[in-house]
Amino acid sequence: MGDVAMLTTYIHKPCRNQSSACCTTDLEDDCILSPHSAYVTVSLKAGSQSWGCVAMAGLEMHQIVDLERYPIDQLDSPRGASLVDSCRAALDDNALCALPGFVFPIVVAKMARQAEALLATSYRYDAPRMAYYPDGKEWPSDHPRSIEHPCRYHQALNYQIPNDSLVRAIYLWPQLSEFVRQVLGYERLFRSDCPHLALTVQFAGDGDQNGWHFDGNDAVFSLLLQEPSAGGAFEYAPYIRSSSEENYEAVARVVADPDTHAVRPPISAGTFTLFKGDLSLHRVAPVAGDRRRIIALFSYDREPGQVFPAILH
Ligand SMILES: O=C(O)CCC(=O)C(=O)O
Ligand SMILES: [Fe+2]
Repeated sequence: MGDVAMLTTYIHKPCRNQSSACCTTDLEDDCILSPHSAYVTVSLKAGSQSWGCVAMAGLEMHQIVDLERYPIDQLDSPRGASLVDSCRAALDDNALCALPGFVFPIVVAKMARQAEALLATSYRYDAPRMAYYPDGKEWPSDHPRSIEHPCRYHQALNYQIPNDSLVRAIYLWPQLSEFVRQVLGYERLFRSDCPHLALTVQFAGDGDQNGWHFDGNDAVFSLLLQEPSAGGAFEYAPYIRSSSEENYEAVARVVADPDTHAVRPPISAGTFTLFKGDLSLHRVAPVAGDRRRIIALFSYDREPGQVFPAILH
């Protein structure tokens, strides 16, 4: 890890109510804790900013993630290795690997409630965006590089997401980073250090959408916390471009007629999704109705200390 030392410490703290089956934190209403399971995980990053320190209260990871189905805590076992292999194959074939039921429904509902508490102070984004990063060239106004797509949603930024939230606990879980690293086949992978975009939560209400685009980073990881009342589908065109071919005509066809030319994978609340968004045009279609789409986005990088440019915040 270079000069950044990662230290994970487990501090046992006493249960508030030893006689109860649900003995700690604000999760009492969910009643899924066993007595004495309460602990706090503290991750300290020596030489890094203080927000690298987290208090993860209440649940052990096997109570959050379905480790029977997805044994990412045992990646060296045959079942763990086969999970990595199948995820890698899905990414190679479809540019997307969706793991439904990754987080248990009762926990994902709690994550959604914790996230909703952040909505009031989150940022509103409402500006059309282009699908591509600028390349410094002039393109005709009807060219896919020039067309603007509506983009409207609220977003809670990394520094606004509490250290003791469940969504941060899962993001900071070292085995998740290791799983992602193995699926991507990288020698090294680090969680982003961006105070704004390392971990974010996006909220899309009635009429909100995230317009067609390619991502700047080579992979994105999401956990859907809440499905919207209607609409809000994630739509994409797998590997529509390559490093040598932009395939503008096909991009134009997808934008003009997504029903015919885009794929709409089923992604339910609790699904952890790995997605190659740099080569695959994608969007979140407009949401309709009262219940918001809520999604957490996790960022990683092959270099330690990665921070996104301010223009993206
Ligand atoms: O909300 C999603 O499912 C995808 C978000 C996305 O494409 C992005 O943040 O770049
Ligand atoms: Fe994206």
